[in-house]
Amino acid sequence: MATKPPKADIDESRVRVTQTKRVAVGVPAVLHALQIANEQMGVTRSVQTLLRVNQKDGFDCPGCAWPEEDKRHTAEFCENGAKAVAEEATLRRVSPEFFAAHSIDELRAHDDWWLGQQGRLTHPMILDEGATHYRPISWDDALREIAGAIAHVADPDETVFYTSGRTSNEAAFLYQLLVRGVGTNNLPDCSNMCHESSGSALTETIGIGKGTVSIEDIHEADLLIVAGQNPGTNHPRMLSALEKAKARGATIIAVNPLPEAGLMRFENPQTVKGVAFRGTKLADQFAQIRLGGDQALFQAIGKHLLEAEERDGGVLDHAFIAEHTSGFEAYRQARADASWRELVEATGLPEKTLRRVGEAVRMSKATIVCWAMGLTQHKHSVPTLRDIVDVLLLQGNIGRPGAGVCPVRGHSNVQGDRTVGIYEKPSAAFLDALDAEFGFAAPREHGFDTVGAIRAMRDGGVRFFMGMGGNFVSATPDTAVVEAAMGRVDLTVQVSTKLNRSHVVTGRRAIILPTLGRTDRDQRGGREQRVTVEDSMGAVHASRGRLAPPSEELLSEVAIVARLCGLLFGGADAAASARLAPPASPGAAPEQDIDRGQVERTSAEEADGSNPAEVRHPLNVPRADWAALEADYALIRSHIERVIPGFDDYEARIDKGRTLHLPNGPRDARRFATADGKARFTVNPLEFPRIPRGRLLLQTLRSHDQYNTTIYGKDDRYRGIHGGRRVVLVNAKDIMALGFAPDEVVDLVSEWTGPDGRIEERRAERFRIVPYRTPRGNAAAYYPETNVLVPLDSVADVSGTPTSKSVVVRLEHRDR
Ligand SMILES: Nc1nc2c(c(=O)[nH]1)N[C@H]1C(S)=C(S)[C@@H](COP(=O)(O)OP(=O)(O)OC[C@H]3O[C@@H](n4cnc5c(=O)[nH]c(N)nc54)[C@H](O)[C@@H]3O)O[C@H]1N2
Ligand SMILES: Nc1nc2c(c(=O)[nH]1)N[C@H]1C(S)=C(S)[C@@H](COP(=O)(O)OP(=O)(O)OC[C@H]3O[C@@H](n4cnc5c(=O)[nH]c(N)nc54)[C@H](O)[C@@H]3O)O[C@H]1N2
Ligand SMILES: [Mo]
Repeated sequence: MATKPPKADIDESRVRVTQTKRVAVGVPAVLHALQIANEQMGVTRSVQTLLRVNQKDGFDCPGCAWPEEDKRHTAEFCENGAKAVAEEATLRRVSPEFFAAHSIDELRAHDDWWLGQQGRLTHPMILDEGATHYRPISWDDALREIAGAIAHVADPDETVFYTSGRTSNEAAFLYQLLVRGVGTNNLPDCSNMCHESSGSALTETIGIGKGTVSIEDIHEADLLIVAGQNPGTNHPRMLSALEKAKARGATIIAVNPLPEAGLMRFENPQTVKGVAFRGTKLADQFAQIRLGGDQALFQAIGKHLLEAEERDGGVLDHAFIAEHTSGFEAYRQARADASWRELVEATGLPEKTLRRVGEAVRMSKATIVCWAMGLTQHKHSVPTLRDIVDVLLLQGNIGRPGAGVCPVRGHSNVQGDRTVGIYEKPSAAFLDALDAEFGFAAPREHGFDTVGAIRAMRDGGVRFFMGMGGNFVSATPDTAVVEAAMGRVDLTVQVSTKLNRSHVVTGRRAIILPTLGRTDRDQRGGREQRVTVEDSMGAVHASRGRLAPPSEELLSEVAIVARLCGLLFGGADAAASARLAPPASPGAAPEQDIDRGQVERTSAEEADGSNPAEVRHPLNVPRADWAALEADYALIRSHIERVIPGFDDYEARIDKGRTLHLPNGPRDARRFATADGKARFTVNPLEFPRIPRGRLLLQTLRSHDQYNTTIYGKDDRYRGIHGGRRVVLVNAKDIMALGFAPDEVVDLVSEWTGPDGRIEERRAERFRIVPYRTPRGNAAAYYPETNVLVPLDSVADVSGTPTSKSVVVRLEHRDR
């Protein structure tokens, strides 16, 4: 069944291991990017496309959320940005003929790489209940099926609407409105698995769930700590910014269990120096920390600073602490009480090293801490991030040039999606503004996050699922549970650019809606539309695709959502909504079709004339001219401007090349929107993972050749792994001590103590052991192949993020 790894994925025998690289980027990276681009797009289209990436009149790179520098190079892209673009701008097509030729069972046997390689989706497709193949369906029929399914659930909370982070502000804003119009806040998104811990910790402590630095701050910093992040692969353009900071004398400290190439040394392909020499040495210090040891590291830094203050004075920013913070005294006491022995055990670093990092912080006049998934995907991620804030507050390192917190976001518009309302726990202020703008009452009760949605699906409480981008089945933890959960849903709908596992592991019925990507020209309402996105630093700018779309059949995400709104809430398309399709199998849940509570079909008269054939909450649906919004995205922006603070003069400010910087209280004015208006010092009991005897702690991470669940290829060049992904990186001493051999093929078995105290086991078969420089007791393997090992219930406190960076596993010999 689908829970088995696809056959083609069992490629550990072909893996070749070479030396790990000490230098990132440089000329080989550019050549590799061009090779992939040429394979997918041909030479002319490659050049045309790549020159438009991140240019002021071009499109925003769909790769990562790192901001553009103000002065742009002709080629403002990186190797992995080029791969992301090539993947989308590919000339390969997945057409109705493709679906006729391949059954669902056959597609399921392929791995994620093969599925993605087939190319762009070209037509709406439907999988009927019990069918072996998808068949084409018209847009009108597909959207009516979907609206019908939504309208016919007994309770709006039986619907779930997922979002991935590539969706534009315009599409995301309309989508959340659709969902709230339907009557639920079930808006899980990829953020729940990504930077939710950052949002939680920063909102609590500094009153905003975002970072507080700009790209100029990075350049001006005196000290940059890069913790739990692999920018050489996942945010390569960040390396240029680090290089610039370095040239101005900044110190860089890398905190990571792995010696990642990009953190060590960087060859900038855009400067002559990069080509001619060995590049810039980036990290001045490399703290090779144990998985999950970061909270201890930052507590150690805090302790060191407070001790130095006591001894010599002049370390703390007393004026800042007095004026802008609360809770300092309790924090000071807690650090005084902490024991170095425990801090050393948790980090795996000697006291001397911890103090050396602390000393660098003490000497710095402006410190920035950057982080990504290595810090957000642990059980104690939120307390860890609170402890980072504590350290920065001590020296007033928030709200002044060159200083602050810098959670480095993943998806290119994941931050923007949240800004415009993709959130299962919306604030009352946001909902009030939405209500006023659209003349309805949005639901107040919080909805499901990603893990909550999976639980509800697993337990049979969800009848409709829609994914606005992303790949829910492969990205989420506990693959076997998720696959079974999807199967219990009546209708699953995926709005997608490329084929992926969520199209072949589906509900009883499934619909694929192919859509435009960032690079595609979006011609609507007789003109070219642009969209907007927000980068990791709160800067919003326009993005306009230039390539001819892969098929005449594609609708933009905005158009898809606007038409669904029309069908469900009336408006220009109201006549059509009268013909909403009935549920496919009315027999399936007859009791739910009888008493529909307040959800009723009404006549034109009841809906005060404007909404004939209204479907649900007739008097309580958002009102707008949906067809007009589809024809002119500027109208959506004007709604956003009225609902969300900070978007004043939206249209004018995003006009050609201009950037709109969203307000950021802590950064702009040391204003903290917490209960008492102060930034909060917090006291967080020290936590770190304890690894049971004979076991390893596994982190699941990205290779150099993937974008989340999109696998570009099977190499991980910087780590010296070629030709396969089913590998597990283990310290050579652990391999010996545990009684295994390098290159041996093993099963990974995760062990998790369930709620009833019993140990649950999950298995991922056939991984080749690769000796690697990771701390003793720690191991690493790629996601998504290892998601099957991550228990659904193993989530971070407060944020609910799956603990993808700390999974207890044992290796098991296979019968050879
Ligand atoms: N090319 C490419 N770019 C991407 C993506 C992609 O898949 N491919 N994904 C995008 C997305 S959505 C995101 S969220 C980001 C992800 O960007 P990253 O967070 O860089 O991605 P990961 O591969 O998960 O890497 C985690 C890093 O943290 C380290 N780490 C793991 N656990 C710990 C720990 O306990 N402590 C410390 N100090 N370090 C730890 C790992 O060794 C690794 O270097 O990248 C975005 N950009
Ligand atoms: N074990 C483990 N699990 C993890 C992580 C981990 O580190 N370890 N990382 C987590 C993180 S940080 C994240 S962000 C999630 C990622 O989760 P997702 O965002 O759900 O996954 P992606 O792989 O980025 O989604 C790729 C799909 O998006 C579609 N797509 C691409 N561009 C567009 C577009 O413009 N519009 C639309 N509609 N569709 C598009 C394509 O069909 C493609 O197949 O995974 C999480 N899961
Ligand atoms: Mo992410």
